[in-house]
Amino acid sequence: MQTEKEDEDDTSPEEYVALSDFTGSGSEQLSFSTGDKLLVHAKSSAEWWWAELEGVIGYVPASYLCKDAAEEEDISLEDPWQDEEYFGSYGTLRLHLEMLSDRSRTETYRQVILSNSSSLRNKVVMDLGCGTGIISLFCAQLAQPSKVYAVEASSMAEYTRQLVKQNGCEEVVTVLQGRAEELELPEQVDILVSEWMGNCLLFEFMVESVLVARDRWLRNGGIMWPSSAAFTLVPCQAESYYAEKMAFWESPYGLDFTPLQILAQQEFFTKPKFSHILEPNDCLSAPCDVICLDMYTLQVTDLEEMKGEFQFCVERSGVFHGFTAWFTVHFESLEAGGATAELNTGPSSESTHWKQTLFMLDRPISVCTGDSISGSIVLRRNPVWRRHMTVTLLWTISSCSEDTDNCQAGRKSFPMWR
Ligand code: J7C
Repeated sequence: MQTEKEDEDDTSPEEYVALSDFTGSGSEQLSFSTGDKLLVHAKSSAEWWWAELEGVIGYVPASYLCKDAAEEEDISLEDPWQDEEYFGSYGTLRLHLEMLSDRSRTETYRQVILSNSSSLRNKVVMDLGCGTGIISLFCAQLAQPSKVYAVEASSMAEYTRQLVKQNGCEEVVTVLQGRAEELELPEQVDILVSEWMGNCLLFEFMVESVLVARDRWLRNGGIMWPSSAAFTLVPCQAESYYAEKMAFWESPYGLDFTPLQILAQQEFFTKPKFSHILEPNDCLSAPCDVICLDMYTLQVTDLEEMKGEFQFCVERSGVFHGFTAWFTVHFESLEAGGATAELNTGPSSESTHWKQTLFMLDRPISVCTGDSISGSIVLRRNPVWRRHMTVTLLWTISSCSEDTDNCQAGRKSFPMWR
């Protein structure tokens, strides 16, 4: 049967230009530099294309390429923040229901406000990205701030205004609809509170909006909530996910379907798995905070590339399938002698809607107690699509056994999503 696909295969390769440097991982991926001209032979998936550079052929991440000068113009015209889609999704209830139903998240903010209520008295607060206004309402009900500016860019703001009124808080809480970057306020604020964290902490890059608002509207000596954040990593087993997506092809119904495993790897292990639930027992070592953000000193430019290093000591023999990541944010106390509060989204804390994020290796590796897994991680913001990033992991496993040659290394980049 003649299919459209076959027609497509007949078309000649198209020329694309690299928007940014890329270092391929493994022998299947192609490395290139900004400005390189690549010939794209096949658009194998939305994320990975099969391309050629100077006679060498391999997979390249589609998001790093654009057509030629003429089409580049088109891209720059398109919104790299994808705000229409982004704020559109926050204009409906689905995400707000998910966030509000997350008790661990919402209760942490409530507790922070409650335990700092005396210090919040007569203070001016900004709640950036207030959504349905829950944090602003907690402030107004549990403390006595002089003013709360509740800033929300999505159309939810119209309802938030009603909710503020419905709950008798309109004297204190003012809802301002718009992007925080374009905000005009009559005064500076004492406290900037926001729930800005995305998957792997940074995805969505709403943190940029928080930093811009901090520099413009937080008074000298003002307070940031969260005050700091940590990105945590652990090497782990993921036996059931591996079995479900990869080992499955070994003998379905007694047949050998292993030629499909190369596709399975591309399809299921190229991008990180969001909403993974890591069983504490699947951690192969103690977790390690690899990146720490100080919300007072962090700069927008720092977000382009965040690097971290790790050295894990394997505490139990098992199969190393990948790395799992999560984050924790801390809220400093304003009360004398008050304790720092935290929201920990890791496997040993109460579950949250972020769950954890799993980064699968291409091939599982057996490890033994006493082995060490060391390496680095880079979160690289997409140069074009500003809410996206690529996570690159580099690792070396050193075995504790006598055999000195027993040292394996690997490297893998995961687009999230572009
Ligand atoms: N200005 C105002 N509201 C924003 C901005 C911004 N720059 N960025 C995100 N929001 C809102 C968004 O509409 C949603 O209600 C909430 O903040 C996002 C929360 N997302 C998260 N990952 N915590």
